[in-house]
Amino acid sequence: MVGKGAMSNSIEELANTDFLFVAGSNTTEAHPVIALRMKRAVRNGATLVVVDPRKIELTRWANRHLQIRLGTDIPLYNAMARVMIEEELYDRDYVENRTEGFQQFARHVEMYTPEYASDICGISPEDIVRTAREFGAAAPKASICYTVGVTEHSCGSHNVQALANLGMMAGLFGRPNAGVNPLRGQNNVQGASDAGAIPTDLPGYQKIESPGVREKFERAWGAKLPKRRGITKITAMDQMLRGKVRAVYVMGENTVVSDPHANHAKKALEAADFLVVQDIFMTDTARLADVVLPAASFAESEGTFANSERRVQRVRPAVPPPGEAQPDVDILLQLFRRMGKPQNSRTAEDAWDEMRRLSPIHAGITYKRLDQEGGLQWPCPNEEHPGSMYLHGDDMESGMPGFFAPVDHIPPAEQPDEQYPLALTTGRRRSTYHTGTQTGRAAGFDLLVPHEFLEINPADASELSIRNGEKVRVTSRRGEVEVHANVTEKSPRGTVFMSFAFPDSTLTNALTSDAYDFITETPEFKACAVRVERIPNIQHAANGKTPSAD
Ligand SMILES: Nc1nc2c(c(=O)[nH]1)N[C@H]1C(S)=C(S)[C@@H](COP(=O)(O)OP(=O)(O)OC[C@H]3O[C@@H](n4cnc5c(=O)[nH]c(N)nc54)[C@H](O)[C@@H]3O)O[C@H]1N2
Ligand SMILES: Nc1nc2c(c(=O)[nH]1)N[C@H]1C(S)=C(S)[C@@H](COP(=O)(O)OP(=O)(O)OC[C@H]3O[C@@H](n4cnc5c(=O)[nH]c(N)nc54)[C@H](O)[C@@H]3O)O[C@H]1N2
Ligand SMILES: [Mo]
Repeated sequence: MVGKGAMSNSIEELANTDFLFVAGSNTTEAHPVIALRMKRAVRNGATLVVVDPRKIELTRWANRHLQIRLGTDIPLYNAMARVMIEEELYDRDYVENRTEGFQQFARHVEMYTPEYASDICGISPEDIVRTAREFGAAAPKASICYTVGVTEHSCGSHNVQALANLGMMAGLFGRPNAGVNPLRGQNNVQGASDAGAIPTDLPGYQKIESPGVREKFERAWGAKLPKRRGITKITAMDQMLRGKVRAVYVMGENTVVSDPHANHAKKALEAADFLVVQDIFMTDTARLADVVLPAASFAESEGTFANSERRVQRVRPAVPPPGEAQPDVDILLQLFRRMGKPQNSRTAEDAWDEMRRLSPIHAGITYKRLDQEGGLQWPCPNEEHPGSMYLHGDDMESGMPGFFAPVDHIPPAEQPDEQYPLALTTGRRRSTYHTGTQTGRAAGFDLLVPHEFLEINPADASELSIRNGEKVRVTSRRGEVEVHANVTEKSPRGTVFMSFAFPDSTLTNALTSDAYDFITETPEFKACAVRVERIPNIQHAANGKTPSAD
């Protein structure tokens, strides 16, 4: 809608905003440093509104917790937009000068009265109106932050569009201490997509299908490039099963544990003729591989990471890699050589300089400057440019007016029913990291969270005669797992929660669904239907040291 998928603003700016709207982000657990800026904003007098079906820790700092039903964000945001239009709380000048499609959008949200939205999302009409008024009054000194509680739904793109609609009406793009801010996940996930590790783009978000782009890279690389965009991982997995994708190279991902519907993911990788896995540990995915390439970790490698706020920073080896492990870039350069395409680059810095030559947003970011200045935010088009705190200054990054996207509520693909009466949502806890390959090796983490646990509301637990700490069976249409129950008010009625860090005892993704967002093909990790049962005839609570979620 505005031409860039990155935080529009910066982490530091969050502390100086007047209104923080945090949706689908368990920030204190998954982005603790960013959460510190949010807490500072609250101390400075900002209003904090948290949209989350679960009573996450951040709600303690919030002025209001909008505890929506799972997967019902769009009606809430559309209704807020409606209130802001009706009460003229939007930025008329901004909408006229910088956006397109507002009239159509305004007509679209007309049916989303607070009462209608309330019926779907469960938030009272009064709270919807109150939140819209506070947001409208604070704007443009207001900031929207969201994470994967919003995106990992089959309507994920539409969820984001609904939030961006609010951001555009309120004039939040291109203003300081404002913006619409996706908090990125892994340390270098932003850097990976900046470098072109996405199916549609070459480095620096240059579209492979745009005129001139492919030719530029073909000249620089002395190679023919495909004319069309690539496929996403969802499609790739599917094509492996059909025998159309036959060679697979997995780098830094424990796919058989982190992909949805684990059984399907495993079958797909097994169906490939040739599987290479490059990882720092012997993971469940690496065990399936024909070739395992042992990589060095971040603390053993030279290079750069780009963090959530588009800031490129240096990493440096603190210790040498163990055994045969080598930095990822060295492995790749050797592969090029052995496959008959030796590269001019010899070092991580050479590779980065090539990126600077080919990607205009990175052109001004040199290693020398990174060493002197500590970190630079793209776009940074030349060596005199200070880097960009926020995007969309005078114009949207797309070079076009921002466009409003009228979107409607679409419920999660799989709804609870008689057979599978509860909704399972999955995500993170502070003391574990994803599939546990890294945090599962440290005794300290083991003390904090020794095993997986299922968070379940006391009313649901009592209906199922489940006591805190006892082992239960969780079954979905695709699989079943056993797990300790954690009876807690953190989970709302009807919704249970698990992380996915203990695959040896509880493979959470054996349960999750095949549904995905049609635009981005992001899996619906955040909602599937399950049944929870006591496990009869076993000794309960013998080692029931189920920790509390706090
Ligand atoms: N400690 C730790 N930190 C991490 C990670 C980790 O594994 N461990 N992983 C990193 C990565 S890659 C990522 S992507 C981020 C993810 O960071 P987050 O997105 O903050 O983490 P999640 O726990 O996946 O989900 C966020 C929240 O979304 C809520 N949610 C679920 N469904 C809905 C819904 O329909 N609407 C709304 N509004 N909210 C919903 C959940 O209740 C949950 O509180 O964390 C990063 N940080
Ligand atoms: N049920 C459920 N499933 C989910 C999610 C969810 O919320 N619920 N979230 C999804 C999301 S947002 C994400 S990002 C994924 C994460 O899924 P994964 O990325 O598969 O999870 P990790 O355990 O972080 O795996 C990363 C791997 O990279 C390796 N590694 C670490 N550093 C390096 C390095 O420098 N070089 C190389 N070559 N390897 C390295 C680690 O050892 C590890 O095996 O999970 C997704 N799956
Ligand atoms: Mo992520």
